[in-house]
Amino acid sequence: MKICVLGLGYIGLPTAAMFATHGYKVAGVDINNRIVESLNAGEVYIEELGLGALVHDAIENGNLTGKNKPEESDVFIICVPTPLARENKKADLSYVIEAAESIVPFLRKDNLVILESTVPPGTTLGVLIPILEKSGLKAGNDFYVAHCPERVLPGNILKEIVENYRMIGGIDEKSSSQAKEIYKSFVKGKIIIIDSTTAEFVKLLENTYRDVNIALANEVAKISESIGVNVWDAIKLANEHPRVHLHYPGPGVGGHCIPIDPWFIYEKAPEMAKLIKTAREINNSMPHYVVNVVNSLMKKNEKKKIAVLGVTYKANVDDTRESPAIEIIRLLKEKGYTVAVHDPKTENFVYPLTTLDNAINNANCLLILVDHDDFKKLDPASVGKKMRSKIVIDTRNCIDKNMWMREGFKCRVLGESCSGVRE
Ligand code: SAJ
Repeated sequence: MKICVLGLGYIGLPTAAMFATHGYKVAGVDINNRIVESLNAGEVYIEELGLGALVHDAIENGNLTGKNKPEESDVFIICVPTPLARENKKADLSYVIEAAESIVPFLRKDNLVILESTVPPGTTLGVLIPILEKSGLKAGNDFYVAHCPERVLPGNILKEIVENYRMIGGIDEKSSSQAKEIYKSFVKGKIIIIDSTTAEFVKLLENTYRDVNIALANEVAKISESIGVNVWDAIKLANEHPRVHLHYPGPGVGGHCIPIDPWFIYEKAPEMAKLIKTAREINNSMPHYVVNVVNSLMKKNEKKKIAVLGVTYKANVDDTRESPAIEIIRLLKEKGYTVAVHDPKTENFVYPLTTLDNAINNANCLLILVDHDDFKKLDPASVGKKMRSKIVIDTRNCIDKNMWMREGFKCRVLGESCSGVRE
């Protein structure tokens, strides 16, 4: 059986490699020739535990080949991005539409088309199927369609792609059972069959739950600072309650899912999605909040150098998409600070990156935006020697504050009352 995977990104590439190492012939299709060429050379451009070895196996066994356009297959799986259109905060479905259109000339009777990309509820029925039916074939009669959203955690993709429960949102029974059959080849988690619109909605709901919960954590972080409570201790304690699962505050919410998916629900019901919108606004306010903290610790009227540590959207990944660091650095520069940026995990960022030494040399303030393991191991004594003034702002509660204070640092942890700062 032959599968054509469209889009070789964070989800498409692991998915293609999984199928190719579980008995399927896979054509991995991408419009970017560099990605196709590097795949055919057995190289992987995404940093993800185990992915290099898996892709290597798939190429070696001859079951995975990179292509720059689709070809006749039994199954087509669409794994392309669905970004947020900045102007109207609606899903930009142009890649899904392009991918679907590129399948049309190759669509044959009894084929199965699966949409894995995250989309607003109703997209499979209202957008995907009308395009595919331009082939002259009828969905449900001549070919089969399902929405099977990916739900893996970047950094842990290869484990979660196998172990997580999987929703199969077929447009009818036959579509669902066919989709289930192929995912069964490697998915060990439960496979649950549901209609396509519910599957689309549930995927969004999961990420919206996290966004709203993080907004609550960010709001209580601000409140904690004003009432003299340590938010990290407060959340830890509250989570001792068996039915409380608070999330944690931070400099903002990044990644390609959580800051975007809630808007896909919002666009379908803006007048009802009030909490969802407010949560987005609270999380989006965090970069401004962090920059205000920086301002409050810097003496006025002096040109200051801020060493920003960490620009990926979360710890120990190389992905900088939607990272709050982008907005924080923009605001710092706007305020006239000299900003030096270091991140050991990534080489791709909108602002220039430098070495740790260059970043901290003569810096007036260390601003930690990501809790990479590397930063937890920083030695405050040697960092302090290179800085102009010993000030550290930790937006992730990831450093050992007492150790840094012993080295003479003024430490400011996001969500801690002012009593946490040694003047
Ligand atoms: N964050 C906080 N506080 C927290 C947790 C996270 O500020 O308590 C921030 C992170 O720093 C990061 C952002 O939220 O900037 C998102 O990180 P994340 O680890 O919560 O989520 P992602 O985007 O890496 O992956 C999510 C996952 N969704 C859920 O856990 C419900 C993953 O399972 C999904 O597959 C993925 O989105 C996706 O593709 O939708």
